[in-house]
Amino acid sequence: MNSVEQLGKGLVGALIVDEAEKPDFDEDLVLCMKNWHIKDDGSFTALTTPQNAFRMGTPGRVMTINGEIHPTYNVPAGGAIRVRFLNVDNTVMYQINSTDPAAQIIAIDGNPIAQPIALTEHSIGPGMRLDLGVIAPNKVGEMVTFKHKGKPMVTIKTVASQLKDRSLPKLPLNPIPAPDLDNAETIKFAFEWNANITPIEKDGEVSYNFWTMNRRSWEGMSKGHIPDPLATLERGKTYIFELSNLTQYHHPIHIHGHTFTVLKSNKKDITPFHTDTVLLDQNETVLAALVADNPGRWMYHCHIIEHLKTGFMSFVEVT
Ligand SMILES: [Cu+2]
Repeated sequence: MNSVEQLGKGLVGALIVDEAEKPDFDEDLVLCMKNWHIKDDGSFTALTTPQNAFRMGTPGRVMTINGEIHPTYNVPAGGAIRVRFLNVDNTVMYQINSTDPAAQIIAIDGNPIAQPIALTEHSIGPGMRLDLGVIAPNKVGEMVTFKHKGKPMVTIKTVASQLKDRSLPKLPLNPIPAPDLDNAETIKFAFEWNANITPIEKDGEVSYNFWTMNRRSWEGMSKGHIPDPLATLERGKTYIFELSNLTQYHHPIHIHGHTFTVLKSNKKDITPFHTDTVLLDQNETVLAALVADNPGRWMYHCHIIEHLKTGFMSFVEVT
């Protein structure tokens, strides 16, 4: 297994769980965002270097949507369009905005939100998702473009249809257990760095552990070397994870098998929302609650693939 190379060269995609009753959209676009590590002649550039792995990761040169550079998709004029963005990149954080001032955020990381929010700009790190609802313009040939940092990523263009006066269908909310905040236990997690990039071993074998979670990296990450869980959680109990990013870089912190309710940040106002991945800004501390309702061992890691490979990988155990 070599996640950096396998994911980096394209072993990524979307898996969609449909609603029990399909919401009435006129078009449903699935858009996988990925930068490719290729030169102009199509040959690969380095997928990772130690210097980048201990910073923001090694970005690819060519930004694509579903493998194409700035594609255009036809949508019915006047239709209610669901646009699902998935960040399947190893490294890049995309900052999504739209030329349609009325584009609405309708779900974050697979979790519909009760009150859609107008999209101004929304950042998604590797592994994260964003669903937008858009009412396409009524006129044929009109376009709406979605951009990353001012660069066009993908355009939708209207084609003739009979649709008019459409409104965005409401998405059913996910059945997420409500955290019991009054009886919650707080656990602190410090995300830090530990940077020696000089190879020092004489045999040339270097294991880079640039990143630590509560002062620990998972050295020699393998099933033959399983450390103690980073935290042991009691089934059914609510926990508040105090996630502190003490580094100068952002990190999308992902937990398997559970859903966070994001409560608070020391850097911005938060309207509580549900997610499986908390994007921590540099020097940001976020409080995120979860109900430990899923027994077993669950991966808990940064979703920047070079970071998880160089220290930001761990697991929690629900007993
Ligand atoms: Cu990271």
